[in-house]
Amino acid sequence: MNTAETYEFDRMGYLLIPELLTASEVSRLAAAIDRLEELATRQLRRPVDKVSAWGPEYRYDKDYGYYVQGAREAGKTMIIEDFFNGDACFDMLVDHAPTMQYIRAIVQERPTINNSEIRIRYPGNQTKTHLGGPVASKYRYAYTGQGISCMMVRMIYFVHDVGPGQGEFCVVPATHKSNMPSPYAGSDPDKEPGMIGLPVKAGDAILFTENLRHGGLTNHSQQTRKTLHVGYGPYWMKSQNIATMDEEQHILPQTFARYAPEQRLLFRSWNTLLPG
Ligand SMILES: O=C(O)CCC(=O)C(=O)O
Repeated sequence: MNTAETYEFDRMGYLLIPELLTASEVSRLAAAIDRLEELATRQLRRPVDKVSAWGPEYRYDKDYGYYVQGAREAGKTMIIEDFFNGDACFDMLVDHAPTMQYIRAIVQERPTINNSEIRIRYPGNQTKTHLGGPVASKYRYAYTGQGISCMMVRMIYFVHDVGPGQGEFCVVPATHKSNMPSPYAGSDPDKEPGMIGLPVKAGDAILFTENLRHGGLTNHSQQTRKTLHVGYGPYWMKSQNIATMDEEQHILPQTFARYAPEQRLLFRSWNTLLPG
């Protein structure tokens, strides 16, 4: 993370990183997302397996190890959590060197992955605005004697272009430093003053602190928006996936077995660290 990027992240609470993924990574990840979308669509016809502590109902695919919520229909979102279990193609994102140089620059304690979701946003859909200003300590942004010191942050990877009107990820810049909650009624990102959409190209990524006010503008296009979201934080933070909120990370033994030691460390707090 260079000096200008560090300055911009501190000033704005997010960073748009062009071409973080190669064209070949993009095409492999996009194909894997499509495969899981098909599998998850079938799961969504089954009875509910788990109701999250936060409310949403999930189906669990015991063969592929992911949780899914939502619906595959206009106006809706499908969220597939723990996608790392679902396809070995996603292994490339675990200890992904270009990503980790950003994460290590802004999370001061040893970072681990605490969130993994494929977000599939069908035409007409939006993501409600959330966070910004005073937040729970696990999301907070700080600047200390060591520099930027974040709790939870997220990297969003884009596997196709998302232009204006196509459901851009959106932010109210600098609200990670705001001392007040947003005074604007409702959580419609299209209507919130100060909200800006961030158009991107395939291969780009957006890094942001969860302390920043953010959401997803309405997808007015006929293109379904598909993104990969990976959350990081200090090693002691538990899962921040909605299905397994504040539980241990849900990584299957066979997923773990594929990983190198550096990759395994990204899913383990010290006190549950497995040998090898
Ligand atoms: O991309 C979106 O639509 C919203 C994403 C979001 O809220 C998040 O990653 O926390």
